[in-house]
Amino acid sequence: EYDIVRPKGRTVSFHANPEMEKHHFGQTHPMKPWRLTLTKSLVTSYGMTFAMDNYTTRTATYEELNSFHASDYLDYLATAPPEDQPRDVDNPDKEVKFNLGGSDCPLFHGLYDYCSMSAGSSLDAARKICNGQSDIAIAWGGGLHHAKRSEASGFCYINDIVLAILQLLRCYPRVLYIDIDVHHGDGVEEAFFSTDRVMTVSFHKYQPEVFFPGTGGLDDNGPKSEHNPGAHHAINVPLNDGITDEQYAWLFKSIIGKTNDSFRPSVIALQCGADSLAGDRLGRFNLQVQGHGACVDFCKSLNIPMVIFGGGGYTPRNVARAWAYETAIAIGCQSKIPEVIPAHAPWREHFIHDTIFPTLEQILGEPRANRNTQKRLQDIIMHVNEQLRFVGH
Ligand code: ZLV
Ligand code: CA
Ligand code: ZN
Repeated sequence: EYDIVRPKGRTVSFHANPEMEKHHFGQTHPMKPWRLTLTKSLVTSYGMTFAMDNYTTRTATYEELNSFHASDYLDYLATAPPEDQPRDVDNPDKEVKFNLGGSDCPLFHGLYDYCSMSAGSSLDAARKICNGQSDIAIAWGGGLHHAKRSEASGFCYINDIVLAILQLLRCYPRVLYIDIDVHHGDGVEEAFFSTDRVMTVSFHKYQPEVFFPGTGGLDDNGPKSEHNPGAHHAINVPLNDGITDEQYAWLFKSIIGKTNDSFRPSVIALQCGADSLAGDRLGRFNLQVQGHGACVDFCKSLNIPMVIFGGGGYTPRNVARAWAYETAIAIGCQSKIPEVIPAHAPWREHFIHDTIFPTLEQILGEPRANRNTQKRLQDIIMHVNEQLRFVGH
């Protein structure tokens, strides 16, 4: 209906498991898996499914999860009984194992299935890139960057990104991981701290107040121990409240452009956490759908195979706007999709709260005071350039 035709050359695939969206972290928890339903329905309403290969993904196997996560952790994750109330409210003294069952990482019904579905989507996406069937593979159900080998953290239990990158490393020499979630991508950074085959770059809110997870300072570039090939292969871009589209896109293009020149990745893994958008329930930035999407567009312009993951994003209607727009960018039809959300879109009523005339590209949220000076951004770029002098092939 919108005349979106499959562009020549680049094959885009979309990987999702509709069962994942039915899981609930609990009423007051900010993570809402149904934002994936909202995203998929916008993508479908715009007719984008006709321009992609669409896959209903499987659950990852225990062995696949075990390629990064410890067995005792997985066994507990698979068998721990669900709790209906967050533990620290009901019985504060009960033991917390592997950080499971606190209020950030509750033990909800179907948790293990939910985790295996998220990982399954990301692994399927990575495999399509490996076997050359896709040039860009999208897994909005993935992007859970805080999970550690033996520990849940920040709404993340299984690190689907690490699993997907391990898969990519089987077929490609070098992977560039980029993380535009408002939080630091600590789990992915840590997992690849000691290899020079993966370079990680995270943009995130950092200090002066505490902001989860508290890591990712400008000087944290990987352990500088002797003989660590991974030294200098972690780049952190610590930002302050209120950064704008213009500043962010400028910084992103400068840093990723130079990182690409030095590291020459064979494949990109891009985490597109939508909590960096203005108006996010947990975020602090002033990004609009256009500024967030400009990062995806820039990565695409590098003409390297790419896996795109979801991540954070706590104002569901804005998450769906951004991820639908970025799906359009991947396909290359962003200029053809009408700004007005299609009348026949199911869930359309969700987009009416903001303005009378709901549009996809509109101003999101109340703007915050911008605490990022141009001088500070320039210093960040200088520091990154110094790190990149140690990176090269
Ligand atoms: O978007 O949480 O600050 C990827 C991602 O990057 C904390 N957690 C932890 C450390 C001690 N605390 C507080 C515990 C809070 C538990 C419940 C919330 C409930 C309601 C509203 C907000 C939060 C919340 N939790 C805000 N920030 C946190 C962070 C975790 C952030 C994870 C981001 C995940 C998916
Ligand atoms: Ca980030
Ligand atoms: Zn986040």
